[in-house]
Amino acid sequence: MPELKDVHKNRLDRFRQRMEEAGAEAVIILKPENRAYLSGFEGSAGMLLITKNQALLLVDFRYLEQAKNQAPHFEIIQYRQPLSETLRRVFQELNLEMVGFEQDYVTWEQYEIWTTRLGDLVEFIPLPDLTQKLRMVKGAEELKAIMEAVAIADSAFLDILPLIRPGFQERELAVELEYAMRRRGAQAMAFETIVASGPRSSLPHGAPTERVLQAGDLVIIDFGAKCQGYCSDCTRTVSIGPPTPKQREIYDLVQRAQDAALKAISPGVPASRVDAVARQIINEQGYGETFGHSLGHGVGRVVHEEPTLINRDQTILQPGMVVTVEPGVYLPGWGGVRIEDLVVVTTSGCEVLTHCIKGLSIT
Ligand SMILES: [Mn+2]
Repeated sequence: MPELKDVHKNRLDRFRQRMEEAGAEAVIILKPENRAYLSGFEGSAGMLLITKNQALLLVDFRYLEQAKNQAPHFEIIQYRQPLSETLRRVFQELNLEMVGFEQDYVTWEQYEIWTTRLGDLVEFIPLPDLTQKLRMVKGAEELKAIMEAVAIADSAFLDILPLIRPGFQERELAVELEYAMRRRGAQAMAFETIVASGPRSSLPHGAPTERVLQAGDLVIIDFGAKCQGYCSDCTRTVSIGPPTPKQREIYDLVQRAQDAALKAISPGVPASRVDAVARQIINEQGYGETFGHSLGHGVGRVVHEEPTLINRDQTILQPGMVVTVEPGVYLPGWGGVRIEDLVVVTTSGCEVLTHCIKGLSIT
């Protein structure tokens, strides 16, 4: 495995190439996931300023020592409020005339402050997120972190399996699952755990409530751990007690759609194609309208990133991309089923990373 320092140098090189293609001479990076990806700095506040030849990390007093340790190939600059005074000095020293920024992250207010205080010196140029495209293909060190997060979540689910029975609340289940993930080493949750039972399981993103599980329920549990900055994502649907024929029918349909999508994932295939494969199977059984979300999404430093497995995403899959495959069927008043696994695209297909126990009748 390459040294972390080289990893970040390489990322910076590739970013500069993108920056040049976009016609920018300097770019400010503020999105925490992009900041960490390019520099290695994991703090919660700070700004990167990247030019053709310079890489600066501006932080306040709280993060000075951490920045020096985590981003050795960046020049660390400590700022005091207002940041604009430090920026003025830096822009002047570097002789900058135009500075790009992440247009989907910087607020209108922030932009107004910059242009009011520094508009006489530089022009601020809105740019699409250049870093996110680089982040789609994961390196060995990133895959390792994702697999660690997956392993933590997988075993945490096994820990709480005995609690998925009549008498337990959705909220209690979610709390126990989150505690199990933390106890097993998760630095945080990848997102807020979803537990939706009985008729509530038709809510694709049902936040856990005080509803008590009952025999005959379907329960959707969607959960993920975060480890070394990287997320996992997994959904299981289980029945409390023996499933009804209809529960079995819908579950098997969703599982067939997922199996077909997993087989369709291969380098060179557009993301949209994988969604179409799963959707066709659900459409054929007349449930097309009840599968109202995309088939899957990229996962990395954030739980929803590019590419998206959806009809409008023409991204060509490449080895190293990590995506979820999560078809679902939701019938208001009755309940729902979603089955989600996390996969990495390989040179010949894909490898399923989640090994979490699976099946409608596992409780
Ligand atoms: Mn997901």
